Amino acid sequence: MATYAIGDIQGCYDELRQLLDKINFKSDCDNLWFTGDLVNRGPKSLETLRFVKSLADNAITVLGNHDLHLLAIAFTTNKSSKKDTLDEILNAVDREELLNWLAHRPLIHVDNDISMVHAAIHPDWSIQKAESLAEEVEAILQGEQHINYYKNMYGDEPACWSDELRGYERLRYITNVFTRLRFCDQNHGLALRHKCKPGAQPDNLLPWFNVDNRTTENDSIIFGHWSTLVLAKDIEYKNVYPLDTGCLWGGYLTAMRIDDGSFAKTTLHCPQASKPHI
Ligand SMILES: [Mn+2]
Repeated sequence: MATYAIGDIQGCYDELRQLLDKINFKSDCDNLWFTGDLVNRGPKSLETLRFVKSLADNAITVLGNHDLHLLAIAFTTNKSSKKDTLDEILNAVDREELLNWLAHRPLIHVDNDISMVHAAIHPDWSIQKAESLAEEVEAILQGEQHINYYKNMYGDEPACWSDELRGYERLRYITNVFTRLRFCDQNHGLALRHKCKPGAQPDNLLPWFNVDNRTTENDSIIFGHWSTLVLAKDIEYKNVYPLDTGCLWGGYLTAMRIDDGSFAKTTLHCPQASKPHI
């Protein structure tokens, strides 16, 4: 029995199946963790969603920004953007089952000393605090207020955390950390506008995982979302494991073995001609 963590799929279903063949994945005994963003931008989001859902208890996936975007389009009057490739899911006969399953995925998964999120854990939050804040958003996603949440989900503000934040500002901040954060400023505020690879950002910004005295610096954290990290040089990854290696834009899809302590990676080259996705 093996457990592998796999980076963002974004509808690249064929590549996912090829990678699973490469690691000799057995659906009756092996487990998969997914860093979220199962859907959007790639060609086969519907197949990806159906497949991961079919793995039932053998798969764990956390929510990414594209997964939440799908739910927002499905449950509000928001329209898809030109780059979105979500129509197959929205028109599927099993749409309600798939969306309901997706809305019940967590924002963080913690298993002993390894945690997984889509984008980040705020540098001032412990794993325990992150779990507690994630539960606040998950309760809304799974409850009767979910439509109002989606209507208020988008936006980069507030930039700074306070335990006193309330309402949709609080929920938006928590959501932005788990699903969108790359860079923090000197006050540990969220610099969500900046999506470049590390090294190309303004001097006052740092990747969230390189902020001094990060509360979680001794915890192992698996994350996705930041596909251009693979292009960056001289980055220090202290106990953090970025797994979005740019499958969508011609990079790689990565699986990392996590049950045996090896953290050994298997990669599949995905030579599609496309711009780096951010
Ligand atoms: Mn993402």
